[in-house]
Amino acid sequence: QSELRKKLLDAFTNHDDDYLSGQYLADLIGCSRTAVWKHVEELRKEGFELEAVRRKGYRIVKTPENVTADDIRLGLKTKFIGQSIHYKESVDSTQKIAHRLAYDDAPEGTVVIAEEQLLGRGRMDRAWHSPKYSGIWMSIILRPNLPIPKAPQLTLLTAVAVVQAIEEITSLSPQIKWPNDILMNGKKVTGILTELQAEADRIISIIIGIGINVNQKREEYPDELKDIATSLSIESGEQINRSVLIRGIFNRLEHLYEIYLENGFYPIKLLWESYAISIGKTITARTLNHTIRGKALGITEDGVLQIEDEEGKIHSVYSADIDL
Ligand code: BT5
Repeated sequence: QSELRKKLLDAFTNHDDDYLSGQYLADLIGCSRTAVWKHVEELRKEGFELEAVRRKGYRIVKTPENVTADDIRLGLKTKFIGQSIHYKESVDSTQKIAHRLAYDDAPEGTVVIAEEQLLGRGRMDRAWHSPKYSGIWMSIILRPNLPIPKAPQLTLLTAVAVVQAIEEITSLSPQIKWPNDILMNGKKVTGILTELQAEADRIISIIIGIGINVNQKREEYPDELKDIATSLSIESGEQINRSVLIRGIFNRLEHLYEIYLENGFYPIKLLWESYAISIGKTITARTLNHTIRGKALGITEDGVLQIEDEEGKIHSVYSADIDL
């Protein structure tokens, strides 16, 4: 995405529905009117509909069906999250690409988004089903200056941001299942995967992978997921504009992340608990070596799950799969 293109889209963002003249845009962006016209033509090829009225100028009347970096940019008001977008048609995993970019010093807030993942992954190398055009498969690079044990807090923070963005643009009220699932009516609509690049005991970068089932239909799911997965569209009965949701997530995530860096995890913890599904209930947590059954008491300041078993013993769970 060229700087000129970004400036052009930002001009439309900042003027809502106004017509912007070729000359105005050229002056603002610092290019010729011909260059403006060329960018407008490129946007049209991408699926934008632009109205051009004599003596008034251009106005965007419709955005593309598919997600594009330009479409996400239009209306984006964040400071850093999503300011650099790597948009791909098909990849093995957005996590893999983001890791490489992070290693190559990509700035904080850089995002990799793909229409399809051939080898999308969950935790512990499980597969993440990522069919073309119907979901949001993206990885976001953050660079918080934090000790490694705090990393799981960012998974919880991301879950809150995604839930809030979904609530904002749909009629749905999803819930969070510790640590990384977002559910609708008991079925998984979003999974989050947080991975680290670290040095000694500090985080260098954290790659937050977010997979959201958006417009899949029930019959499109493979058999093994039919009973456990759902999409926003199945739950709401509406087709959802993915670019709008992506922008909503960028906005929420940046906002919460800034609160977090300034005030610590406590305010995020309160929000998280207000969306959590399992707190106060009896659950089973399967870790790598143990199975613990008991009452979920809540999460600690560090984001660690506390479970009280039948004998009243309290277990701290750092990572597990939860059965409700
Ligand atoms: C997760 O793992 O839930 C993390 C998923 C993260 C996916 C994103 S997409 C962008 C980025 N790039 C990647 O390659 N990954 C990230 P976990 O808690 O381990 O759950 C995995 C399990 O969820 C699988 O074993 C399936 O049972 C189930 N599953 C797989 N695909 C699903 C889907 N599309 N919707 C709901 N459940 C799914």
